[in-house]
Amino acid sequence: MKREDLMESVRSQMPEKRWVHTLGVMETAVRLAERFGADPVKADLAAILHDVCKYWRVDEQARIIRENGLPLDLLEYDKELWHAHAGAWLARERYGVEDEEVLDAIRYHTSGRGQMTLLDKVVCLADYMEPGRDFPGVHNIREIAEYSLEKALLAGFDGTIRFLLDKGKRIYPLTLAARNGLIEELE
Ligand code: DGI
Ligand code: FE
Ligand code: FE
Ligand code: FE
Repeated sequence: MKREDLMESVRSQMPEKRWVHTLGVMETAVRLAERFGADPVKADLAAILHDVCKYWRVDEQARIIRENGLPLDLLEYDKELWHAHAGAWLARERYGVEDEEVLDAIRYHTSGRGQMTLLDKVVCLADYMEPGRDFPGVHNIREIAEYSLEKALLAGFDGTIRFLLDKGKRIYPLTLAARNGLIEELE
């Protein structure tokens, strides 16, 4: 599918504000890819698709997970985690994306994972810090991202984990693996 058609298709599945977020993630992911040596074309493609089914009904997202052998343990954790895995599945099945690096970056953009690839990190961090984001700590993350991809992403995960703790929510194990992996890399 041509890039413009892909963008139009994604845009049609979400409210305008989420599309503006997607444009912000695209721009930020390409800039981070250039800064830290990832492939900007792959970063752009993963960013376009990363939230493709965020606004699908949650029972549809759950159905994709159940019927296609995606990790069933996701269904025991926050619904916010589901769109990333369902989105990666759609990227392959509906949009014909075959590049495993791009599919992984979509799949792990919410939870992260242990041993994140450069592209995983770029897309996940872009999602945290795109210009439309406004949460406590985002300025700090943007500043750190000027010089360290790993330190900035670690600050992002720390913030998310604190948020989940404060809300008394479960934490998906891959998020803890992501944080531990980043700390190990930074040692
Ligand atoms: O889809 P976006 O809103 O752009 O962002 P995202 O896909 O990174 O989703 C972030 C949300 O997911 C955030 O509000 C926290 C929530 N969440 C719930 N459980 C977990 C989780 N995030 C992580 N990293 N790990 C969890 O276990
Ligand atoms: Fe997302
Ligand atoms: Fe995220
Ligand atoms: Fe997003």
